[in-house]
Amino acid sequence: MKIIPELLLFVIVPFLLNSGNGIETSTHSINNRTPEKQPYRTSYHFQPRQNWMNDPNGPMYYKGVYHLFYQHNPEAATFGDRIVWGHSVSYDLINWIHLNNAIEPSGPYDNNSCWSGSATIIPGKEQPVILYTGIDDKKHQVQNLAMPRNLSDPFLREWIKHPQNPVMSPPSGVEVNNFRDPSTAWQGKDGKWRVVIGAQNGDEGKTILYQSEDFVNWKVDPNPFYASDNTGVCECPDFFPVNISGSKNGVDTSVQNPSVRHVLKISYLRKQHDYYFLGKYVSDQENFIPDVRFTGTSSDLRYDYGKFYASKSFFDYAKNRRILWGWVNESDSTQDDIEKGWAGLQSIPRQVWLDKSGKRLVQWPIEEVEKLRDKHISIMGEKLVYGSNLEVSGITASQADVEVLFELPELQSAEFLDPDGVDPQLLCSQEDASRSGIIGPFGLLALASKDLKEHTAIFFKIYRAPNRYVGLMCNDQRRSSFRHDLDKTAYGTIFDIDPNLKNISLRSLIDHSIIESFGDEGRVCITSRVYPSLAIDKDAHLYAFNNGSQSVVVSKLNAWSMKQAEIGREGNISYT
Ligand code: DQQ
Repeated sequence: MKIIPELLLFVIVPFLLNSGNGIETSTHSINNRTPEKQPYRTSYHFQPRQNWMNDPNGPMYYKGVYHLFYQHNPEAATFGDRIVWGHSVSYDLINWIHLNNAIEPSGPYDNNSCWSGSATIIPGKEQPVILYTGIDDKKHQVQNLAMPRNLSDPFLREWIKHPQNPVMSPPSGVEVNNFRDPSTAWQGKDGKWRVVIGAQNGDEGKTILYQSEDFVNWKVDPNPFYASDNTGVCECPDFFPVNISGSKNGVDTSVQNPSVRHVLKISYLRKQHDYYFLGKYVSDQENFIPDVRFTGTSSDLRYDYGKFYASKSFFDYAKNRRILWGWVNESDSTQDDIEKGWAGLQSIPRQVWLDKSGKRLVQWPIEEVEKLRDKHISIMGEKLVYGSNLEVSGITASQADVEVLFELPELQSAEFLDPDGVDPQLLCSQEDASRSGIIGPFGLLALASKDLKEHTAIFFKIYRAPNRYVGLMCNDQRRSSFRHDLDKTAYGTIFDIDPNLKNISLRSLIDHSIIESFGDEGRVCITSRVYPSLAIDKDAHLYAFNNGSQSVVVSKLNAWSMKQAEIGREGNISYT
């Protein structure tokens, strides 16, 4: 394995640069109410005790401990001009210990904020390093390197910054305020490291590639790794291999061989969505050729068709899997966030792999979340005729995990839809869950009031399309609350289904103000933030329903109340 002398020097010499003395300053909070009793506070999703959080940063597994860093404003529940890297650690990705901030502004190369970035573990020496974007004294975006001060601290609490920072400055053809978010690095067969960075030039969005032998001196590749016209800036690029075999196992970021394909994920700021491209990494030309280029239409593949942005994945050596985190923002107002004293959640970490069709990724909540499953109820073989609302009672419906398998009628009877050019969100609002159809709408009514006046409908409809069958999956928030000041989009997506499909599955993780739903065994995901007026805590109900003229059968439904995860400060674990 290649030794990197600069890095060794960097570890040995204790640079006394300011690196993360930031204690979460509760006294500076503009809201002094304890969040524990708030109706929209989550119980098993990751969030800091208070104030603002956005992107997940530098997730990694290192010597028995999972690390999650995140974009954080420790001073307020709103985004700010002094963003730091919050830091929490975990043994199971579910229960978390909050530590002091890991990276804070401290020099001319990051005085105006420490924005997103990624961790890489240098193999052999088992050396974790972080590349992050600094907003420098001139408010230009530059890339900086940080490393743990003390590798024998199991929590890697303190991070020091490299004296050569910034290690990358905006190259020509890149706007100085649109050059950010270094990916996890991968090592080519020549031993050199590569990273991609999000950028913009005019209307063109691009991911640009840098190479380095030592992680300190980086050289830009003059040709973009992948560029797209009329998109604006590419944020938080993520680039990783997936097994083509359909195996759920993950692959280390540096793996390149015929058994893998590659995924490039880009967060397009203008769209506020995470798009992924499956394709070929042409390593000798240092570029990425997607199977299908970005179209800007609803046919582009997304991780999640609801709220899920600036995501990042990492390879978990402990369990040989790739794990994906995404930021799930609030959809209430800034004033609501100030009053709550907090804003922003992370999704439940998702295991991600390539579907056996090779055409899309599959995502599934990591198995560890099942440790929180508590009281269980089960329904088997219940027929849902047209107009059925079957209550799933006996669990805490505001804090639940529900898995349901719907047995479908013969698909030939389905309505006809030519999905070409159809906007699935519009279709979801037209095809309201309460409107009759043929095969569907059927699904779940979550965070529902007893009288069903308030509910979030997560549902499917099946259609006959030219030469194939398609499913529509929706998460309709329009009746999710009596409050008016909320984003109540009806989220949706259309996806191909197997013409011989007999069953379709739906899993929803419900946690007070978030519903993460995984349809068709995780091939389609929709996450939403909802703020019920009535369906709060014990007043929340859960139903399975069908408003299609063709009956569907709940062949298997399992639902669990979920325990609270332990998330709190070191030595003082209190619940979130
Ligand atoms: N959030 C960070 C940026 C990134 C954006 C700033 C994406 O680095 O581009 O908090 O949400």
